[in-house]
Amino acid sequence: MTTVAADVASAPEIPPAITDDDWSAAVELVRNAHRILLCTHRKPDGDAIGSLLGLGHALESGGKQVTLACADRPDGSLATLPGAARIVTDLAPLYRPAGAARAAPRAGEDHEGSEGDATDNRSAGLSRAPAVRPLPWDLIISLDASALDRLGALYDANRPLFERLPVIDLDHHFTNDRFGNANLVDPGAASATEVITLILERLGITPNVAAATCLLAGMMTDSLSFQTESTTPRTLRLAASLVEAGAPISALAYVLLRQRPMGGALLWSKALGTLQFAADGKIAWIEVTRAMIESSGPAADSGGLSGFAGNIAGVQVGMALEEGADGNVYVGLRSQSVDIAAIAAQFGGGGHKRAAGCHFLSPATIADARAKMLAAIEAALAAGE
Ligand SMILES: [Mn+2]
Repeated sequence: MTTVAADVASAPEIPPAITDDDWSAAVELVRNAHRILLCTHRKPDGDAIGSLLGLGHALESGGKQVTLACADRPDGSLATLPGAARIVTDLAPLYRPAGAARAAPRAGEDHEGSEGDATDNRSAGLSRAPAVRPLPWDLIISLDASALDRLGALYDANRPLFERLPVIDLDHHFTNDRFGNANLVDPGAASATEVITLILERLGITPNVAAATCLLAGMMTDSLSFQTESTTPRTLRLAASLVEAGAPISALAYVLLRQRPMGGALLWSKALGTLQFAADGKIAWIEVTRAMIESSGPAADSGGLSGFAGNIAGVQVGMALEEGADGNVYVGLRSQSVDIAAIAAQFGGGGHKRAAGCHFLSPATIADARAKMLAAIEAALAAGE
């Protein structure tokens, strides 16, 4: 069984932090900006939404106008964070004159005071030259995204925007491309919201309750309630400052981490019945069929099952195999000791040392995927002995 001492011995070194030059450049860019476009990665998780909303609330309290953008809307409990309804998924109507009226945002959905709105209506009738209209932003801040393409359609459909405006790249992924004019990239941070809390200190902005709530939500979800190796004394000190600022830590823990929808609980009740072991109990896996998902009702999310398998005592690799709605078979892997990113990479997937995944294209079956995965995992276990 894994011991605490073993975990301490394998604690990773903290990588280099953000340079003074990058801090100054970022603080300068934010101070001089009036209208800031905040973007986060597609398929947003708690850190993505916590970053987007938390920084948005804080910058507004500091007198800035903000637009909050993400290619996909948050769902489930993340949609209940303050300000989530303001997130826009399409930037074009906010700045492109041609055809702008077609997809104009609903009233109150975007930021107020956009002087572009009045111009919009006029330009539709007067066919003005497209390029003369000034952009409604003077700065972009990208949040929790290791590369611009992680922003999904937000970047793909608006590439010239990202070339015309200065960009701050604020992130905590090892693999970050450092694509910004200023790069606030700290792989030693447990979440992007941790980096945001640091820049707010430098800007002299104390988070209001809404900002503190969203920022703490990002910290708690990305660090699994301060349990990951990336959680440091600094993480805890910054989290404490957010609790002091009014973030409801207990309510957040319940809503974001413990509460689950009924459909998810029903799905788990079926999927856990498939739990099996191989390699003398070093591998555990769970299988999720379409029938299980469809008979469990809405919000039947299988997230967490590979972690459940991986957390069983004696298990070195936990796996969940799921039939996707698209006919592909999706595989999630978790391990405390085996390089599962390398195993996933053998099948075109990827991920991190502790969490990785891959998929097998339709018409693959769970049985095919299971056989291939078990062979690869057993080979990795044998090589490590
Ligand atoms: Mn993150």
